[in-house]
Amino acid sequence: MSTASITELMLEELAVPCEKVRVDLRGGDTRKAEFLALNPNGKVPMIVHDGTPIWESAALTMYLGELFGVERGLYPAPGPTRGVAMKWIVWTNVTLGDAMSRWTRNTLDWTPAEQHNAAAAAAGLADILGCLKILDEALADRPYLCGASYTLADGHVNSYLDWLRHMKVDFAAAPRVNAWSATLNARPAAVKLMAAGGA
Ligand SMILES: N[C@@H](CCC(=O)N[C@@H](CS)C(=O)NCC(=O)O)C(=O)O
Repeated sequence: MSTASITELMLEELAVPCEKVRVDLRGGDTRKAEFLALNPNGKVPMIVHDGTPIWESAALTMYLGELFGVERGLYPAPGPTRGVAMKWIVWTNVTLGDAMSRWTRNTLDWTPAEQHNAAAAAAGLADILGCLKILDEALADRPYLCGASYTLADGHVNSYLDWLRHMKVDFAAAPRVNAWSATLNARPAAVKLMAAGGA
């Protein structure tokens, strides 16, 4: 599991033919010159479409949705509902992602213990819970983020939540989010990737 799982889910939902390339993060594949030539950040996910490298998971969800999702009924056509999809996708990476980053950097061994700050960790976790509340309230009058039907925005946001559950974040105050996630995780694309050890 990594941020690449989001893009893998998007490609699976869209059933876009593609060649998947396994990148060994621990083995240092993202530091190799051939990878850095395509993504100088040395991060996954990345796709190469018609010879053009594109990276950043939020951009990829919007790009794939725009190109392949509209005709499949999985991404809104240009207009206000497209804007709703975009706001949730960007919110996930920027607002929720920032809170998660502050929490994890101050608690996990990804960063040296001497750099951990308990107050910053607590503030990050509080902001994560605030984000879950915002999401829960958004689902009060609609089954999916963009309205009556599933869009890639739902799958994108939910991909982050799986990791929060894995980290034992308390979702008790977000019952609508839990029900919505259960529906999303039962979708054939998600079930297939979970069975394969992915998304
Ligand atoms: N903002 C980026 C974050 C990508 C990212 O942090 N990817 C991690 C995996 S979760 C990575 O590739 N790490 C490999 C490394 O740092 O060597 C996105 O959303 O695509």
